[in-house]
Amino acid sequence: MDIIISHKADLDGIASAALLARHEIRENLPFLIFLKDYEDEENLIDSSLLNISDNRITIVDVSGEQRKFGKILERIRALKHSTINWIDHHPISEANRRTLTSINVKMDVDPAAPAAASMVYDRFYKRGEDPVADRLLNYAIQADTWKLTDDEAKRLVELVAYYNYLDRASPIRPHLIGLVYYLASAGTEQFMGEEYIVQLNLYQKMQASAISALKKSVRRRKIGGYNIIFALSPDQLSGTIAADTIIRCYRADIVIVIKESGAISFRRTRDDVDLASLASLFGGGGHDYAAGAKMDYNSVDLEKYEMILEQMSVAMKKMLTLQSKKGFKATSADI
Ligand SMILES: [Mn+2]
Repeated sequence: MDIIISHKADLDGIASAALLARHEIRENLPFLIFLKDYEDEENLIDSSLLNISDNRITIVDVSGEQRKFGKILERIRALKHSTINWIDHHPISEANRRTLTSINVKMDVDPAAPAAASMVYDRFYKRGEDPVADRLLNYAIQADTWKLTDDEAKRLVELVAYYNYLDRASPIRPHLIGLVYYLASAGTEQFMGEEYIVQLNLYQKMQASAISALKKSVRRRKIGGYNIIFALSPDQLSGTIAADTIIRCYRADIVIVIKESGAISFRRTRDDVDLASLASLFGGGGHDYAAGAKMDYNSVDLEKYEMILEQMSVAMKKMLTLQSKKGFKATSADI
């Protein structure tokens, strides 16, 4: 069976899964989709796959830098007669890359790619042959570089955020999986019909009240020469939407959004700070310009948030001081 494993949290992951699924449909191949996130840990390789043999697995838009890396390796080793092709654009350490390669995982990693969807597109599509694939590619790049120029791309980003909220307690991620199948089989007409627009209007109302709560939680700290804003985000907002709101409304070098669910998003407005290594202090990772991590708490209220932001400020002090002196170079290895 062909297995697609992609990142659930953002449009790049959803579009990458849709592009791979669209290719399978075009080739008349049976396939299965899993949408995962870093909190799934070793279940990145779903335990249900251990009972099936001869899988051709493609992992896409998921970083190979993971807190439970050893457990993921165990899962991969337990697969029966399966191959894994790992297509990704997050930076990965040489050690992890070598370990994965040594257990026959084909590592196709290009941190210079603007989106994982662009890597999938380059490997399975030719420019101009499928206008829907071209649009998915274009929107995924807009989303991952946060330069949303098309209204349809903006609506898709919002829908993915809403569906992440709706699917937050379900490991099957039914809304998101449905969206992937829909995009994989979409015709050239506008992506979102009336039913989707109704859902988006509902979500926008939910967002308005979530944003006023977000703004009330803003706390400023100056650490190692950087102006940092912390905010506590209701789960109705995606980390990206919450951080983007803060960046538009306040002045800050670094924005750290803590979600009520315990997820942390890092964004920046100055490029002399590496957020991936900052996130690595809290067991996370990502890109230098956008990164994430997960707290051990599953629900964060205002009181816990105040405590977490003080702890994080202390934990980040050394690295931020080093980074502001050395620019980009300081990593967790330096401290
Ligand atoms: Mn991506």
